[in-house]
Amino acid sequence: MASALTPDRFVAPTVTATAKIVIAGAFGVGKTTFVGSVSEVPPVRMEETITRASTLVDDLARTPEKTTTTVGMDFGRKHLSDDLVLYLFGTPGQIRFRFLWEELIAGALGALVLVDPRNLDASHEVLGLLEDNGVSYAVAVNQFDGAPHYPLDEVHEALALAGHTPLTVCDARERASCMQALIQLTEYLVRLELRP
Ligand SMILES: Nc1nc2c(ncn2[C@@H]2O[C@H](COP(=O)(O)OP(=O)(O)OP(=O)(O)O)[C@@H](O)[C@H]2O)c(=O)[nH]1
Ligand SMILES: [Mg+2]
Repeated sequence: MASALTPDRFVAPTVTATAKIVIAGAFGVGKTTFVGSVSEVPPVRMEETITRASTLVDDLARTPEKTTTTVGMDFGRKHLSDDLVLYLFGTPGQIRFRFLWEELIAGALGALVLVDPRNLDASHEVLGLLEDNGVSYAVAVNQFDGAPHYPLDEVHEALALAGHTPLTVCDARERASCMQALIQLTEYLVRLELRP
């Protein structure tokens, strides 16, 4: 039987809906790692080695093993079901690439904001950008090894999230926990879409 996938058709014929999802967050919170963990195709990464000059402005103290940073975007794809495909766009974390954000969030159904529990304050700028641009979002705490385990209600309060904003914990290196965060976000976005 001939494959239903042709050069101009990259998803199965059962797919009836696609959604663009942005994976956002501050510098080094695990966005590129997350997209790589869930993508069913080899992720596209636009990364550069972190230079000595940029380490003056990049906060690398919490992730000394980090040698690259996103300078464009990450791209991945994930079927959530036979009929729904998510296209995942990871943002750059560094403030100097904020000019790319407008393009990255254009047409997005919503965003998953990753936060580092060791530096919750760094997330306010990204949350503000999404609010200002009317992008609905859920939040996932990327539980780095050795990072404090805060109760989720305290994180909710510290981030000043709206009462309905979903908040969960994940490990950006583990596919299953990333999927759980992605499904929670998608269910939330569907509920918002269906809202009268
Ligand atoms: N222990 C642990 N390390 C992680 C986790 N997620 C990411 N890392 C590591 O943290 C570093 C930062 O991850 P990245 O995925 O590059 O983060 P990013 O948010 O894409 O970074 P920028 O694009 O530079 O903003 C990498 O060295 C990862 O291996 C995690 O859940 N646990
Ligand atoms: Mg990145």
